[in-house]
Amino acid sequence: MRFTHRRARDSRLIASFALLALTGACSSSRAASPLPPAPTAQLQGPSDPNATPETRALFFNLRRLAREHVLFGHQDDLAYGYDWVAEPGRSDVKESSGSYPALYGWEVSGIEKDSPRNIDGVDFQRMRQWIVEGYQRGGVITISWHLDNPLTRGNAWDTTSAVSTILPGGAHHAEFKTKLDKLASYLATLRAPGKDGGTDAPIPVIFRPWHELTGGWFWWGLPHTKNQEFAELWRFTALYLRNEKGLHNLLYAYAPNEAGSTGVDTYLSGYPGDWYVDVLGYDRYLDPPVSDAQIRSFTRELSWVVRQAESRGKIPALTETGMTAVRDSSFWTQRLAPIIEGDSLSRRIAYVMVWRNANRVGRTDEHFFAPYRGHKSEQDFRRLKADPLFLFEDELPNLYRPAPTR
Ligand code: BMA
Repeated sequence: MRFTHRRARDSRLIASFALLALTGACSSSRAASPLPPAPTAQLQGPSDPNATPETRALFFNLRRLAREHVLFGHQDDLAYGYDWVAEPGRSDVKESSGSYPALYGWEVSGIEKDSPRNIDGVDFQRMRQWIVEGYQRGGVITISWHLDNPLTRGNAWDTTSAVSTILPGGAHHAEFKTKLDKLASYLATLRAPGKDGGTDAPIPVIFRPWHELTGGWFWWGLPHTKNQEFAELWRFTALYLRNEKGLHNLLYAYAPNEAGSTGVDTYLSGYPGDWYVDVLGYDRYLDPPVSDAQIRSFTRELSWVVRQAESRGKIPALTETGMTAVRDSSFWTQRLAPIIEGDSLSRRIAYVMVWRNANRVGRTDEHFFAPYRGHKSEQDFRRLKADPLFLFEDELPNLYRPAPTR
């Protein structure tokens, strides 16, 4: 997210010309690039032609469900909350709404250096158990990766330009592959029988690497990387995980942040092409005072993303949002819902995910984005849950059962 990079900093090809031609995403300009042409034959399913049955089912189910409903998601929901850490069964979303969220976000920064815990102190073994737990209740899993700067070894917010050094031919390419190997090993351990039992199978994951690329706060961001290099990095990542590591349980979420005069005018600048993306996401936060004009502009941006996604056969989503410390007691029904329900397109996103509820112990600031029991927006959050548009885990259909493909 946009503003925390300052805090974090303070405290501490496969890309062949043939592929470029295929995807059309080959602008090297740092300025807003024109829309890359969609492939001539639109992909009818997930970007991985060998996606597992559950992953294919999730893709089609989410794409279809998006026309009627929006899944509510929360980062690190089961690992900790505003005033607790790693207590079995707990969830701030459940304790304030009555249900677990429908979608769980997790973060794997640290897995590439064999760290036992991620960047936010979440133990990777426990994370696996929580991922299994959420999946077995029918929830959706999404994973982000705030990878350290591969050139300087600073953190993800060290904006020293580095992408060209990890592409094929770059000085740090081999090292980057080792990091992908470690990530892949962890992802490969995410397995479980589904909600209705059955055999042990890979858990589908919506992988959201290299997010907020249109912002300036991560080293992979477009201000520090040529558009074409970013697209190559994306394609390399996807093809390596898919073809070299044999991971077929991943859907890929491309998630630029609000940027430029329209909020989305640079959205496609780093786009790797329709053959490498399943979810067209968008990251945008709100801070008080939120004006009606902001709500309207946010709705317009979401509509734009939905239009892009639908025309490309992808799943649209609001991949990160929220208001720091939910300072507005009617944030859910007077801010978030009006944005999403603002017009007939914006409401067709498949999911919305709010960021983590950082534990307050040891922090001087407030860094939480969902309510917790007793928070002043709790009643309003229950009203959001009662809105038939929004689905929490207790209202989910089985998203992993083979579905009509349209
Ligand atoms: C940011 C903040 C940081 C955190 C990072 C990775 O947005 O929440 O505190 O370390 O995400 O999860």
